[in-house]
Amino acid sequence: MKALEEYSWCPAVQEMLRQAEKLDIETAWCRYEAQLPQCGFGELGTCCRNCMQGPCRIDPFGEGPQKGVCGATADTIVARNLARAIAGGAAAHSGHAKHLAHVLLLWAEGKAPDYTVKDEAKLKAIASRLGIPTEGKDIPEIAKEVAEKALEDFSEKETPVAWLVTNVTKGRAEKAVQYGVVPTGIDSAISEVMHRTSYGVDADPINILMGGVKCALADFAGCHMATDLADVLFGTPKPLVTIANMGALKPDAVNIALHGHNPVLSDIIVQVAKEMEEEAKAAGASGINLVGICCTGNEVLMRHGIPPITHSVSQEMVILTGALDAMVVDYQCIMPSLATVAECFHTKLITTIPIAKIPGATHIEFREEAAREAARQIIRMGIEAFKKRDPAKVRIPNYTHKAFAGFSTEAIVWALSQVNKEDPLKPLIDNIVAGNILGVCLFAGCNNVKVPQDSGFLTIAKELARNNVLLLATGCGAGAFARHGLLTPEATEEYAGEGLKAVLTAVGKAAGLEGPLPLVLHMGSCVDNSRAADVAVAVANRLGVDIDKLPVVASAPEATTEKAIAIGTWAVTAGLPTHVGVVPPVLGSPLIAKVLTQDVKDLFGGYFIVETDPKKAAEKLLDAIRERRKGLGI
Ligand code: BF8
Ligand code: SF4
Repeated sequence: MKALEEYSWCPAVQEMLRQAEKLDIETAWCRYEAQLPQCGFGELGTCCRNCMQGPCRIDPFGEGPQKGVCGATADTIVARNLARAIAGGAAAHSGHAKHLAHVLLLWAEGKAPDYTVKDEAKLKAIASRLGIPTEGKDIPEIAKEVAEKALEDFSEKETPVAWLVTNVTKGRAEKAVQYGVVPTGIDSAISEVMHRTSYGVDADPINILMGGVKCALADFAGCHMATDLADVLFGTPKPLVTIANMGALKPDAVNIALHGHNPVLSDIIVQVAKEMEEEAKAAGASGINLVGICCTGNEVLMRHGIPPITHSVSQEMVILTGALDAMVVDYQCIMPSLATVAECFHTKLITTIPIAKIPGATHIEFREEAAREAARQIIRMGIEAFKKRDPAKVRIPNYTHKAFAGFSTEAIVWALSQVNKEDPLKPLIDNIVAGNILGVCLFAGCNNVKVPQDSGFLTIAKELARNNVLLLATGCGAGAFARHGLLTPEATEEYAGEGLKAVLTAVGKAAGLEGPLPLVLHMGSCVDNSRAADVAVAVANRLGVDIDKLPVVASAPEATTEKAIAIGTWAVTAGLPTHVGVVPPVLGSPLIAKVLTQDVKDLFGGYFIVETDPKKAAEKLLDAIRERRKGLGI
């Protein structure tokens, strides 16, 4: 075994890794080591399996084959694989959005009584943005029209995807038209990528990449729709404080982890758990303790302060504590191995969605029409499992950090409005112009077994903060900051440069906090990257310049999933210099690698920065911010 910090910088995960070794339980890190060396063709992106004449592989040294059986070159194969990854990510994000749209429609038709519209003002704001008149209509009527408009956005039609064009700057919309990458349906953009990359269709690598860009813009629309509809149904997040990391598990309570992505079930479980406390007590527990993993964890953290306890690559570790009674999953980023680890303990792994079953797990089908009933059944299963918990196997790593979250765009604008009521964005803009804030960085994306967990996020964030960069975060990246105490005012005191500290303190005090705002503002789950985009769009519109001129960058230092590739691509298309700390499988085509890191800048202003060394990555991000400032003459 390597030194523990080479696996994870999270002390709770390190403790559980020792436990895994002691109990001889296999983890993602063991399986990664068993995979080494990983296939070089796969790493370079030059393996094609798109037809049964393959698999075809391109020799990177120029000695073996340079073309697949059909004649496809490395450039074509790499571009096709990348576009398909974007389509995979877009399918996941927009599947999540579509699910919420169906729930909203069911509710509006009176068929899903367990839901409600929590944020009527946001529903009306979305309707008016989409051009839906609201005068004289009641909430179910408006909800129905918004849900139908959302569902319309999925299929091919004659008009652009509404959730895209109503949420970007005029300049970005024009660029998309100029390059012919405006999707007219989210599902149809995904399907088009699958078509054009199938056997014998598109062979022009740049044309394929532009198809990928179009699909990434559809992904943006899906992310934005998911954020919007979740806020409508479950409430727009407001700042709150909780604790993070595995120490939030309680030795005497029924511990239930919510894992996956969509609040459609997890939010209901949070509501129902409160009503089932007595049942838990009757089973000898002190109560029900809900905790979150990955992005469904972020959803219930943002709206209810449910403690996020671990993220992504370390999800198996929660079961190893021996104190988890049930893990409820919906979809995305859920390792099938959880079932195997759960077998060694009393923990019930419960799948809930027809398209996401895991061998060895218990499946409780979740129907929106009877959501509370499913939630009750699930919680009851957790209570039953609690009775079988073996105290000898319990080992809860005693690590927690205070964590602030709930920074929706609305919450950030509200906090700024406490400084300037008439023009809330002015304090932010003035401080950027004056140099108190050098720029803004959005941290997003996953943990990855190839990177010591959290190391990329922590190293880059501290360096940027020292240089007065305002930090936003979503997804498992935000989780990393939560577990390490960076979502706190104390971290602002410790790590922020003087200018940034002064601004965060002024806004924090105006907003009624005793001290500064936290060093990193947690904006939510991965679909909630749309919230950060909204901030950038608002600033750009207020300044009258497009996003590709702003000193705003993005970083996914530990990216893993196809969803991260899709988001990274729309961030670049939105005009942001976007860092990735894991080398994506594109190096087999020097042409594609150059387009993504250089040439795309001439088209959209944004570009990828691929850098695996976090210290160098921080430097490159700072350089990108300084270049933007220079461009603005500030
Ligand atoms: O959607 S950051 S590992 S949990 S993909 Fe998955 Fe990556 Fe986490 Fe959230 Ni996002
Ligand atoms: Fe080989 Fe072409 Fe088939 Fe791909 S599509 S597997 S390169 S023959």
